[in-house]
Amino acid sequence: MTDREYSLAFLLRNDEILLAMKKRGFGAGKLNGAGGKVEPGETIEQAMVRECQEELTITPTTFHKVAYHDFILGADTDQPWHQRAHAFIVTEWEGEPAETEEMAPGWVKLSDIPYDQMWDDDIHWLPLVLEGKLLDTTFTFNSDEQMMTKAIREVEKFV
Ligand code: 6U4
Repeated sequence: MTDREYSLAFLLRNDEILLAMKKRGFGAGKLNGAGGKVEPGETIEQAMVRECQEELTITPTTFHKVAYHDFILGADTDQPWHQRAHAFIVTEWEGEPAETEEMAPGWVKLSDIPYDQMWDDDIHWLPLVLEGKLLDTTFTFNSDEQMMTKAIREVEKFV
């Protein structure tokens, strides 16, 4: 696998977050935000909006970046690769989230986020982001997609 940039978006409304079950591809079976590869010629923000359209049938209109993650996959092999994911919180959008071929979304109380159904790293950074922190992180994973190491740095802002 080659190193790529990805988007990752979580919708928030009142005391709820939208989590979606990834139905196919990388991370299938896990709950996550919407997101995917940034395509050539796209900005990160354009990719995030497009992925939300494709995966949730909504168009984000108000959002901010909350984290930059360096996910190192296959860190226990001789060919580790980086998925660099730019995470956003989306607070306003057009349309209603709906199930697509890629994702099955549902609203979940912020006090009741099922971290055991998400990527191992999420429990370490999503609560901080929901407190308003901006983060720069590095997580390594073994070939079974289990987290091996974590490093979380708070940043003042993203340029
Ligand atoms: P294609 O190949 O087009 O189906 P695409 O939709 O472009 O794929 P995909 O679905 O492979 O990309 O993107 C992976 C998504 O999973 C991105 O939003 C980043 C997210 N992701 C990957 N590792 C993660 C991790 N450890 N923790 C997390 N999200 C992760 O919270």
